Amino acid sequence: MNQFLQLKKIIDEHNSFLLSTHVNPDADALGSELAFYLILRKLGKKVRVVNHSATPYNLEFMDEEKVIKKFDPAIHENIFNEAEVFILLDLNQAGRIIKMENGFRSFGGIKICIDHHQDPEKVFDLYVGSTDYSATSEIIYGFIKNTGIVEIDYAIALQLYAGIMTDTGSFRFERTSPNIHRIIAELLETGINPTDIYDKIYNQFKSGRVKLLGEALSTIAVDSTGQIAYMVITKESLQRAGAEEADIDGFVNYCLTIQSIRLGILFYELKDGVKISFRSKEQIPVNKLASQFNGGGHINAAGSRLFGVKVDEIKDKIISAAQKYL
Ligand SMILES: [Mn+2]
Repeated sequence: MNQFLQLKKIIDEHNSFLLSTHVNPDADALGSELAFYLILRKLGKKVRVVNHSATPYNLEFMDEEKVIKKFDPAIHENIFNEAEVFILLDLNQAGRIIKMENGFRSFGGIKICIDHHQDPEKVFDLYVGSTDYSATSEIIYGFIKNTGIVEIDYAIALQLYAGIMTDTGSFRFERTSPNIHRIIAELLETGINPTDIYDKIYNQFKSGRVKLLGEALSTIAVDSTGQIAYMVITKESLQRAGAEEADIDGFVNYCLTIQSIRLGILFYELKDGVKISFRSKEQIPVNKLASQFNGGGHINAAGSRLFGVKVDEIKDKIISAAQKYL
């Protein structure tokens, strides 16, 4: 039985579901999660959607009904006992749900992963997806079409469109295939408005984000090979700009807009460590680079979090590790 039919069988045979996605969710995380919620609700199932992180403010429009709850151990202690099936979307390492990880590991029901990242952890009863998909939302589309489980209506199409549009870099990254455009054409037939969705996601930021971008751009430096550009965001610059962590999403891509640069790195100072984002062009596998530093991701987009260190202590080490991949 293929993955999609196995997933459908589990849905057919169970009644209560818990959905979650990764820390600092993006539009694909939320879109795949909410599309799956809508599918299950159409089937009359009991569904809860609980995430470690709050929904970023520019993506709140995706959760119009306020279905998603931010995990609070005091309020949500029973969610793990009440569900028969626990589904993680757009991640494949249980550590990516942070405070919910323990609840997941000790979960007694069926554990499912729906995802498109590399190297899934071997803790799932069912894994659905592969790195061939541009987005987890594309997997959900494939699941719906393969099984005919529900019709794709306006509400589901909006979620899937937001997920695919953002994870393909607005239809320009490598896996933007003819098939992706056929899927998008079908989603647009439901009446969703691409201008409006793009505007809500990318053109409604608070001014603090744009100020912070200015500061981040002014820190950009190029390494000795001339092929790596990096930027640094400190706690102070975040405060000065009046921005928050979610605001830095996408900044690292500016490194790749410079002539001859093939690898971009963003160092972001955390309270107790450093978050590092990697982006690359061509076949430079930044997921392998990230995995040397406790992280992971995709071939052209990956990240790590290192705790108990400062940017200045690790910057040179990370850059020389990166140079080996050029
Ligand atoms: Mn994704």
